Amino acid sequence: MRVDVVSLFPDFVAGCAGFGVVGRAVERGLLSVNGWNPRDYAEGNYRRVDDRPFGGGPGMVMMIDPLRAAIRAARAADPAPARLVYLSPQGRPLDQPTVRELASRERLFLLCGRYEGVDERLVRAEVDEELSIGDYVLSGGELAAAVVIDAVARLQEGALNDAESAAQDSFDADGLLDCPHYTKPASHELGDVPDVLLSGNHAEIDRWRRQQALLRTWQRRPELLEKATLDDADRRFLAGLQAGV
Ligand code: 4GX
Repeated sequence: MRVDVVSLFPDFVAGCAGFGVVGRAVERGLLSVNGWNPRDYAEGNYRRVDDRPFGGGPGMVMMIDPLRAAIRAARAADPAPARLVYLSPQGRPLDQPTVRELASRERLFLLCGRYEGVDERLVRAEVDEELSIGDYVLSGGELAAAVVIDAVARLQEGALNDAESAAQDSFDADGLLDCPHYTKPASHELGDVPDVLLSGNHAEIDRWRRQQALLRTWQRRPELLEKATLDDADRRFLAGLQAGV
């Protein structure tokens, strides 16, 4: 997958893609991350990319022309069409089904804003969709872009090793929170590992992990259960929790 990022700090975004699973995906040729800096397309000695908002008020707004030139250069770098995704708190909330859809695209094209945002005319003319990574305010879209790239990179075919498999992640597979995990030592002053995990009975272990995932989701994020993929045994277990048994 080819990823293009329009940002005043393209090195920051590329740096996030330089290690771990994403870095390995880049090394394996599964992903490329290309930065496009509007400042490189700005005119004049000062290479201005922002100006004061019409109507007054605090902060600065990113200007149309440097952004549009950077967007056009990025579009022209590859013949495949790319939908431009703007990261902002006003966007549709990012979730794992959306990540899967983004991961299936040939190209991912991200626009990062700084300051108060970008001129609305640029948004209307160039942006195809607006995404938010959560209900909080960042100082720029770069970290949000890095989040999207990370989540999308690990779903590229061959990015994960067997042990990291996305299919083993209950959130990715079924929309449930993960079960707890333990490693050596089995006995420690902070507590013992649950017996079932030491039993060698894999059917029992699977059942325990599934119930822990259901329990945690029910306790911490009950709204996720509405969209989760559940079978009859899951529903019976949840009914038991509801009834307090
Ligand atoms: N999920 N930010 C964008 C600039 C901005 C300001 C106003 C549009 C309107 C964010 C988030 C996020 C901070 C990125 C403000 N853009 N992005 N930036 N939450 O907080 O994606």
